[in-house]
Amino acid sequence: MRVEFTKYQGLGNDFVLVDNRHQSQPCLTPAQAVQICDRNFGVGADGVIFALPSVKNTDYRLRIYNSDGSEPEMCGNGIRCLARFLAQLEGQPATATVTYRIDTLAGVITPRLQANGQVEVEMSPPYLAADQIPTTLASGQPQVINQPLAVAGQTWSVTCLSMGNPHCVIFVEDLEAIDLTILGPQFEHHPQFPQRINTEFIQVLRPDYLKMRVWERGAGLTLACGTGACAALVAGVLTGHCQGEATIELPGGPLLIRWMGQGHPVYMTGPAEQVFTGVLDL
Ligand code: ZDP
Repeated sequence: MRVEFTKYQGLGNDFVLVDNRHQSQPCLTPAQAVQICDRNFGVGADGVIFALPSVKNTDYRLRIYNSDGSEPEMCGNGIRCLARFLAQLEGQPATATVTYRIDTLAGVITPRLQANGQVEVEMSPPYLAADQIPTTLASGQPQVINQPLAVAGQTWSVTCLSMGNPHCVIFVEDLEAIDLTILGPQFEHHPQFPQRINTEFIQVLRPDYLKMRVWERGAGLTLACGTGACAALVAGVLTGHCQGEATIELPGGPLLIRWMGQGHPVYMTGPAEQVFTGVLDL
């Protein structure tokens, strides 16, 4: 089988995108995605994203496999890349300001291409109830804000929420002192996160400027995580570290995040760039 693809990256979070508009199911299996994402034996990517035909009142549908073959509900950096990919497939001019309504396993998400190359995404409102995240870490509270969690012999104060996919946010004094490769997998597979978890460590430099490092569920260390940056700002507001808007500096660069509070969507603005096109022989 011959599969054309385009590689994109958003702040160094990189994806193989496949034009899957002719059929409603992804044309690749999770096992094929694992192989394609491999940085030595494949193309190399944090995930594979499929541009699928629309359903209901949307323009297109997104599905994504992580580099371990698992399927997350949503992908913040990936949906910016998908919006650019769709505009290119449609033959839109590079500076076109197009809006797409994209169906995902986390509901309808709305990316807007901006003339300066950035993409603003209207995400869903965050889900804050423990059983929606999901986590068993609630101890009688409806939400999981500054709850203690023991990992690797330390007790961490964690704030959990879902952006469609699950996130655990931890505010720390010294981000560089965090050993993500040791801690990340222990958070990801902690029994109190039945669907596993994406983990973000945050250092607050100012209420409107946070630094973040992330260990992603199903992908491990990545240079950026869009849903994770949204989760960081929401957790910052819930814990009183932030107001409604902040720049989140990731290893791959900055994202601008805005949230007006409970029930409101989260807005994320950042780049998405094509890297190269290629053809797979599978
Ligand atoms: O939830 C998960 O399993 C994530 N690994 C999905 C990918 C998230 C992503 N990095 C983002 O930017 O939101 C693509």
